Amino acid sequence: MKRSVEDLAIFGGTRTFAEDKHVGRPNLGDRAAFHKKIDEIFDRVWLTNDGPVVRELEARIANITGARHALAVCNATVGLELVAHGLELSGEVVLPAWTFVATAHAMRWVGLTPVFSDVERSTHHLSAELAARRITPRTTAILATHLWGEPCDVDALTALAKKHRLKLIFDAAHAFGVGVGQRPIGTFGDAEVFSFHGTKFVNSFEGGAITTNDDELARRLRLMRNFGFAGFDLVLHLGTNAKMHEASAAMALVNMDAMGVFMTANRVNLETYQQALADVPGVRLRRPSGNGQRNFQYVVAEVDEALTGVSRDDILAVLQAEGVIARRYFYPGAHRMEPYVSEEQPSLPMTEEIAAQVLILPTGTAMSPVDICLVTDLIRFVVAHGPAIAAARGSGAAAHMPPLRLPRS
Ligand code: T4K
Repeated sequence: MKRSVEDLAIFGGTRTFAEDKHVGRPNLGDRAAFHKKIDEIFDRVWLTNDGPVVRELEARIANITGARHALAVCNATVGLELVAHGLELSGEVVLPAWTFVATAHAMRWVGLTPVFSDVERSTHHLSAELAARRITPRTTAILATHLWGEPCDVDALTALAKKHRLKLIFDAAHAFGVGVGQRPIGTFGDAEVFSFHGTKFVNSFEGGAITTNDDELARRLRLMRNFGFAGFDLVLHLGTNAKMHEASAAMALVNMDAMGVFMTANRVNLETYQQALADVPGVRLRRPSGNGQRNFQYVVAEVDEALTGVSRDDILAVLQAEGVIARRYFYPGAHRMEPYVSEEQPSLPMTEEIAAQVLILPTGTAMSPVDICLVTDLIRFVVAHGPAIAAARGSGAAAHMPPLRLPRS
């Protein structure tokens, strides 16, 4: 418990947490069940290349999402690249600036031009209205991200893509186990791409999956995932190595068995944060909105410095010194990262406002309600002593935003 500003670890006091509390600490399922699956893999001596565990995982993903086809891949970034190739995209792809940089990098990596759009202030999502403003004669696809385990406006985006005859892809890296009403994420657009990276709701160490209802696309993606091979010595397509291996698939299956436990832990954590921060001025938690299943994977706070009297970055610095490794995902916005920031970019005011305010707090099975109360006590303390802390740190808000090259008028 901090009594004075000098008690804060950032000014030499004792850390609240001896061991760091991370955003993205992996959720882990049953260890014995995983070991058993690994033993079976050893016994079969079949480690990768469309093995039985990968097939079992694909069947499970198809079952959970309701998609006709599910393809396990080595990670979501390569999954997005594969989809871009599979859909034979060219020219420009409209995507949100407020997303993990991999969304844009995957398009750029395969020779496409990511065209950044602003996002809705309230949802953090690419909306159809905003995406429409960025469509040009060179646009061949829209790539929208379901951020923070919440679906974006799939119906409006589907209508927009249809109207302009564009392909529609969803970056569903955060959205495994999420639904729109009764319909799970995994069946929208031409394809959706999940991530099973270690930090994700369900992890396979590294990994991902593509889901689609398009039979021809699925056929091509399967070839492309394995160098284009259709059999011994038979290459039918340009391809790469995007395969998931058996140990990753085993990890994903074991973790999928524990999805209910992970979801409950995340929901309880979010409720604990919400209750504890409800009366802290200027610190607002995003609340999952709409109907359907959520995985509550991220606890997303926004800090309004005009009300807190202390910047988001000062709060972050204090928390990190105390062992709370909160994050600013996806600061400063993909459009402000290389190579994009060195090119002309539009001004994206909503993205930049979110980037200046967002603070992602640790959740998942590694966080207990007691841990969360310690975190929220710290935030409450920092806000209560905002001016003193800001003065002691000699800081101003968002001082480190990289410059943006705007189009010449
Ligand atoms: N689209 C979106 C919207 C995404 O968010 C992502 C990935 C992708 C696409 C691409 O998906 P993949 O190609 O990765 O499948 C992380 C992850 O590396 C990245 O997967 C994720 N999004 C992004 C939001 O976060 P970092 O560099 O900030 O996190 P990292 O890996 O350093 O982990 C964060 C913290 O978690 C660590 O400081 C400590 C803790 N941690 C992490 C790992 C991996 C552990 O305690 N144990 C671990 O094993 O990017």
